Amino acid sequence: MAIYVTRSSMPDINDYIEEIKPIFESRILTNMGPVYKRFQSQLMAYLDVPELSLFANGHLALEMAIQALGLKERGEQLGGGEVITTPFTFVSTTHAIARNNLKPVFCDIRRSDYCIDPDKIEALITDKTVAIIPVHVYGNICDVNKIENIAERHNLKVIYDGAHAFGETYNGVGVGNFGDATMFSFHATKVFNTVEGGAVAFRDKRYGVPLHELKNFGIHGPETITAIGGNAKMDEFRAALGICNLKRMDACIAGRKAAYDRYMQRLSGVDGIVLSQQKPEIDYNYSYFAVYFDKEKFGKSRDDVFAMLKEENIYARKYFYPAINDLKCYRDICTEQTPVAHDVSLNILTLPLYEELDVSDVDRICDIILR
Ligand code: T4K
Repeated sequence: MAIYVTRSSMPDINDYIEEIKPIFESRILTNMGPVYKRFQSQLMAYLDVPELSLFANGHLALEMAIQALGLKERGEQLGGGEVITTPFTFVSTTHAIARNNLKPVFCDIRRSDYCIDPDKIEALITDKTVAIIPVHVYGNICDVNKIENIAERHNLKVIYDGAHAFGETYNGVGVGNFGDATMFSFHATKVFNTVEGGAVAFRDKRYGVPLHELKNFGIHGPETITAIGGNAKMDEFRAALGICNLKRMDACIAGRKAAYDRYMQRLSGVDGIVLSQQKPEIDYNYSYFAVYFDKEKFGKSRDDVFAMLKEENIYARKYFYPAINDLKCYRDICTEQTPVAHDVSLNILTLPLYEELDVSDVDRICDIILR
């Protein structure tokens, strides 16, 4: 049987049926109904965040967070705003910036955790910079203290793309409490899913009104439209799946951790294989298992390993290749040099990792790699 990079975690079907029965009875299917509200408050407790707005997906959540924080307008006032971000991410992060008419300015990453290098941010700040949008890549939490110190000194907003960091903590604090806002993705391929879905966590209550309204056409009241919004609401059926999956998070993370630990055991210390080391201050969700292949030392390249696994029906993924600033739609407008991100994107492979991945399958994958 084929093994893919991930496999959606699902609740017991009867649990879901129980959860959706009231929706069939009430016929309230969407527009922030009772299931949405229950899911929202459960998530706020789980993530330990004071404010949260739910969305149809993570991408629109990020796009609308940028708009809700007024970055689009601020950029327009400056005759074109700039946002410092990472090129080592899923293309959604950059598109969310560009679709707000802001220019992404790419900052290089650190080799240790593939997150934005905070020591390289300040050199990129200009009088047009309005924000920093870092990504907690693979669930590795960025250096939030350094980033927020820079933002404070230069009066910049910080929005974290936390698509990979659901439920994690940093020194015991929920990851959604850092910066001005944090986006989470609940896509089917994520640690926690609602099929499609996402959220923005934030601390400043003032962002709540625009965030809640932007995702519902900017509707403030029955006869009042306050902003040019869109439609990015999470419906009741997805909220119901979220409620069911949230109950299963401990089992889901335990399953992932068992597979993750086995990979670590089998692949640590192998010449030419670089694994990112876990930090004691982070409570991880084990969302991805990434391996950097140093061809000189290992003898095979990332692409060789990818192809060998594929021959055995194992589908690892090159998250994230190409680096975003190597894509046609960005390479001509963004000229910053990011050699580390470029190199990492050419040599990194994310191996299959999901709740139900058996340790014997991890062994088979490692055997192929080590062979
Ligand atoms: N920022 C970051 C850093 C992100 O990584 C993402 C999303 C976003 C923002 C945007 O959040 P969302 O708007 O998506 O909420 C996937 C996902 O579509 C995407 O959500 C994710 N990042 C990205 C890293 O990966 P693909 O094109 O690689 O997915 P796909 O369809 O090839 O699926 C991969 C494997 O997952 C399949 O081989 C099998 C398994 N799978 C897939 C689906 C669709 C399942 O088990 N169930 C499923 O329903 O993009």
